[in-house]
Formats: sequence, C-alpha cells, structure tokens
Amino acid sequence: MSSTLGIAVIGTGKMGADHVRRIGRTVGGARVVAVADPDGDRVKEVAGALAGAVAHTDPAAAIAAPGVEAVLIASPGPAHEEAIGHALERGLPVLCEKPLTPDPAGALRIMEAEQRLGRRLVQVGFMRRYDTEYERLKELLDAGGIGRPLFLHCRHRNASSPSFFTSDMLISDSVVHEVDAARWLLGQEITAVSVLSPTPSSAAPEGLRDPRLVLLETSGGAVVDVEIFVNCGFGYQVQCEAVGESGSARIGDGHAMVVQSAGRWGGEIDQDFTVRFADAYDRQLRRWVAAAARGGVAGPDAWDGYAAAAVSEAGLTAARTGVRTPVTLVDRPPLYR
Ligand code: ISE
Repeated sequence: MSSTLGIAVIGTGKMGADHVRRIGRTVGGARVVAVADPDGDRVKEVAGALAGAVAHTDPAAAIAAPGVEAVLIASPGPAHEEAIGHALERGLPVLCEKPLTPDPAGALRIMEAEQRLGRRLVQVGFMRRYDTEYERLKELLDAGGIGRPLFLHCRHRNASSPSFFTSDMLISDSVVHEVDAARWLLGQEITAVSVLSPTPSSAAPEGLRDPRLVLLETSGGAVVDVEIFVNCGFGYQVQCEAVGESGSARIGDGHAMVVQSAGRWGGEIDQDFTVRFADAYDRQLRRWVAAAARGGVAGPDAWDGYAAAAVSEAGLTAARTGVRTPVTLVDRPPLYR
C-alpha cells in the first residue's frame, strides 16, 4: 500500500466530479489514479485536470488500472452492481453512491459476494450520517434525551429536479435518504410504506408526480412521514423533527445567520445538496479513505443498501397501487450484525 490511497472514480457526472474535486482539494491521504465514464470526451477532460490520472470508458479497465487500491462509484444506480463485482474480485474497498442497486435482488447478490469473501468491503454513500446536525440528533435519541421516539416528521425539498428525473425517483433517489436516516436514527427497520400523491405542483415538469407524502412504519412502532417536493422552487431544504415521549428535537432549520434589517428578519436557504451537505460529504470521504487505507470500510454497508432498496421497492408498489405495502427483508446475515 502506498502512502496515498490510489482511487478509481467510476462516473464523472455531478457527484463523481464533486468527489474528484474533493479528493484533490479537501481530503488528504488519497489521489485519483483512474477515472471511468462512458462519455469519452468528458472523462478525458476530468482526468486531464488531474496529475497522474488515466481516463477510461470501461469501468472494469479503470478498476484494474495500476495503482488502484480503492474504488469510488458514482455512476447511475443500474451500473453499480457490475462495477462493485469488479472491485470485489480484486478485494478492493468500495464507496458506492446511493442507491446501492435499483432493487433488493441486486443488493442481495452483492451481500452474497461479500459473504463469500468473508468481509465487508462495500460502503454506501448515505452521507447524512456524517452531517453534524444528524449526528447530534442521533446522540440525543441514543441517550434517551426525548424518551422513546414516536414520530419523525421529515421534509425533503429540492429547488428543481434534473430533466431525467421520474416520479419513481422521488422515492428511490430522494426519499431513500430519509429511509436510511430513519433506520439509523431509530435503530429500527422499516416495516411498511404508504404513499399519497396530491395533484402535482404546476411548477413540476409535465407528468412528474411532485410532491408526494411517504409514510414509513418501523419495527419499534414509530411512524415517519416524509414530504418530498423536488421542484419547490425556493431552495434545498432537509428537515427532521423527532417527537419522543418526553420531548422533541428538530434539525435542518439552517439558521446559520439571521439578519434583521429594515423591519424584516431572515436568512439564506442553500440551493443545492452539494452545498448543504458539503461538510458531510467531506467527513464521509475522509473516514472512508482512512478505513480503506487499512483495507476495509467503516460506515453504512451493503445490508443498509439492501434494506433501503427493499423499502424503495415497497414504496414504488405503494405509489402505484395506492395501497399500504409491507416491507419484507431476509434474515440479517451474521457478517452484517
Ligand atoms: C439526489 O440524488 C441526492 O442524493 C440529494 O441528496 C437529494 O436531495 C436529491 O433529491 C436526489 O435526487
């Protein structure tokens, strides 16, 4: 192992490019040695800006490139499983953007591959677990600071959605963050999902069911409601209020600075998740690099990716049928306990 961890970055879209920048500037102890993207011009441009990085259009070639000691996957979800397979064949630690796989079956195959190896090498990019506000809320709940949790009231709003966004993605790409955050905060699994879809906002692109209200029931008897609204227009907002038997706690108000002037008061709203969660992305990557340099991972694992995929699948059924849909999980294998 060299003194700086050699990373192959797979996918150079919005998140891949953001991670490449982060590895170069904010996170020490690592360097990008290979980059892959099907868009040949784009990958050459990204690799060309990095000293010593080689551009590939084939993920397998990038993962097999000389000097690669860990793999960061930021390609679209359907491409994750194959890239993870190549990394696991080489015993390389992986940080894979969410969702781990589009369906639970793919995540189960990844878990089977890890179990054959006898160790966990895959970490899923559920970066909210590294956000200081989420960390404080988790500490409070774990310490019993507001008693047994009864509700999580969550709001997840994006200023606008990209052109490729579909109604399913409101659940599988956006609400999947609340699914993981709720499982982690409460230390419980999600057992059933219901989805309500009001008349879409006139600001939503034609055909997009935006916004939606997603209700999650948990194994400990709590209820989580999530407003997902990806064309709210005014900015990026992620809020969570936990209500327990003896108190409540709220994060995500974004009151970094409140200005009072000319008879008004107020502050600014971040416009994008790469800004709102910039620190969380940095911390996630630093901790992954440190763990990967020791040959492993430390963070949300393939079981977390699987459980989230199972909840998304139930959520998509609930949205389509209008019927409350139970979530079925396999028994948790010993490797993930
Ligand atoms: C995006 O992929 C993310 O991960 C963001 O955190 C989320 O807010 C957005 O809705 C997703 O599309």
